[in-house]
Amino acid sequence: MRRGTTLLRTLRTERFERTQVCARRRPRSRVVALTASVALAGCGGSAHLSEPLARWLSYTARSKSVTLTLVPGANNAFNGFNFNGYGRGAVLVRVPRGWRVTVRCRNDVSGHRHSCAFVKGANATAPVFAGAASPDPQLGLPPGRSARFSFVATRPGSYRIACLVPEHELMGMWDVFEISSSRLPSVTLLRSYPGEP
Ligand SMILES: [Cu+2]
Repeated sequence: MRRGTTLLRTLRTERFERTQVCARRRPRSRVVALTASVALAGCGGSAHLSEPLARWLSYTARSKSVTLTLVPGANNAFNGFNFNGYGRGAVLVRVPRGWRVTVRCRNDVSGHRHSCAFVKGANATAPVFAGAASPDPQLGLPPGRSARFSFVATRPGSYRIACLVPEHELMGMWDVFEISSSRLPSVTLLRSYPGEP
């Protein structure tokens, strides 16, 4: 039964002068709090906790560049059809317009082929920006393989981060990507799915 709650927690991303990896600078208590919230976020029954949201991205404000790390099938949430343990639009990644987005797609946990792609909406089969997908995204990266790709967030709007291997997005393997007028990147947990695996 889906009983999506409203916004659970918004991560405040500090204003950095130089390159920072957000998670490393966070007080331990906040990481613990995030982990606790993750337990509500659709990974009940999973032996592996979802990746704390703060570890999804790092950025350099001065050069307007953000690096996003995506681990397909990071745990058993949504039967493994997740990124970093989150799926079905539970997480929003917001990036300011004009920033360069570099994505590390690390398929080093799941035993299946997966891809990382930025698409316009549900059921898209090609990336919405040139270069905004891991190689051959409908075939996917084999287990143990990683890919790195980069694109510029040129057009404001709401998009999806999805796996384009057939049926995977349908099974829940997508999150939300937004290009906005915000000043800095952020990662937000939009909702949880109590009772769902
Ligand atoms: Cu997949």
